Order: sequence, then structure tokens, then C-alpha cells
Amino acid sequence: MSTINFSAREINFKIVYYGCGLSGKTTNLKQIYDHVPGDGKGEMVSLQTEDERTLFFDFLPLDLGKVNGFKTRFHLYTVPGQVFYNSSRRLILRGVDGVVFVADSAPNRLRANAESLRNLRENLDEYNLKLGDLPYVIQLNKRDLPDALSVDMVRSVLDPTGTVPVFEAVAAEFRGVVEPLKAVSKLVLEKLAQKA
Ligand SMILES: Nc1nc2c(ncn2[C@@H]2O[C@H](COP(=O)(O)OP(=O)(O)OP(=O)(O)O)[C@@H](O)[C@H]2O)c(=O)[nH]1
Ligand SMILES: [Mg+2]
Repeated sequence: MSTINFSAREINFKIVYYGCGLSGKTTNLKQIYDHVPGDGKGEMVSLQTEDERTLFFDFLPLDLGKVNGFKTRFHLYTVPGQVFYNSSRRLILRGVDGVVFVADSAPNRLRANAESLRNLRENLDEYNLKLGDLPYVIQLNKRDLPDALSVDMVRSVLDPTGTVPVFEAVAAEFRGVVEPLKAVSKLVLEKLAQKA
């Protein structure tokens, strides 16, 4: 649900990075924060637990240029991946405009990826939203792992129809971080243009 501020000529969008625990969601936001020039970003906020795992979310506002004279401000959020923080996850999805699903390439996380995707669909359902109707891309992270699953293998589980854009990434090295963000932002803007 994008919000438009006509007097400030500003459009705000909410992009949520979703995925299982430790898949690399926070790493994505940190890397984006570190690589975007100062005037294009706001403060990154992380609400973490004592063990430094995300409890509520990470948040990063980003200005991505102008569209039809309107400033576009993207609000990037991550959710806590750990299974028991579902109420936080659900809350963060409120008003979501687009999703980057961060999948872990480790063989022993295949099931956790699938469960997280199922959980995403369930939580979207609470807002009467369907993943298929939302701008949505998959980032296949941790491609540097020596035993990383093949792209086809993960895709067959997370996107059996082969219709979702998939991007390979090593978020920890800032590889494949910008592409999924650009892709989902483009889809979000296209969707807004269709509605206008
Ligand atoms: N090998 C490898 N490790 C990565 C990569 N990206 C992130 N990591 C590591 O994975 C661990 C978890 O990363 P986070 O970004 O905190 O994961 P998260 O998805 O935010 O985890 P939660 O907030 O607990 O859901 C950290 O130790 C990262 O350094 C990558 O591309 N390759
Ligand atoms: Mg995190």
C-alpha cells in the first residue's frame, strides 16, 4: 500500500525482506546502507536481541530518484527469521508493496526456506494479500558455500512454476544485492503506474 504525499511530492513504498533465520536479510540491508551514497539514505535502524539476532526488524529508508516529478522513497524492512517471532513478521508485512525473499543455499536450510515461504503466504493471507499479486523476487543467497544447492533445486521447491525472478547472491560480499532490489522496485513502480 504505497502512500502518496502530494504536498511534498513524495511516494513511499514498503519493501520487505523475508526469509528463514540467518538467510542473510540483515546483511542485505547493511550492505545497501554501506554502499548507497549519504544523501540517498536515512539512518538504518535495527532492533535486535541481546544475541544480536533481529528481534523486531531492520529498517532503512532509501531515496531512489524521481518518477513523474515525485520523489520515490523506499522503506526497506527485514523480518526476524526465527520461527517463534511470527507476530513481528506479520506486523511488519502490514502495508507491504513488494517482497524480496532471501533464500539460503545451504542444503540443510532447504526445508527452512520452504517453511518460511509457506509462513509468508499465511501471514499475507491475514491482510487478504496473495504473493502472486505482489511484486516479488527471490534472492538465492550464500552462493559461496562450497556445498550450495543448485539454483534449479532451490527453484523447484520455492518456485515450481518458474515465473518468479531469481537472483544469485553472496550478500556478505555485496554480490547480487542491488539486482533484486532494483527488480522489485521496478515491479512496484510498474504496478503503481498501472493503477494510475
Ligand atoms: N557464507 C555466507 N554467509 C553469509 C552470506 N550472507 C550473510 N551471511 C552470514 O549469515 C549469517 C546470518 O546473516 P543475517 O543477515 O544476520 O541473517 P538474517 O536473515 O537477518 O537472520 P535473522 O535476523 O535471524 O532472521 C551472518 O553470519 C552473515 O555473515 C553469504 O552470502 N554467504
Ligand atoms: Mg536479521
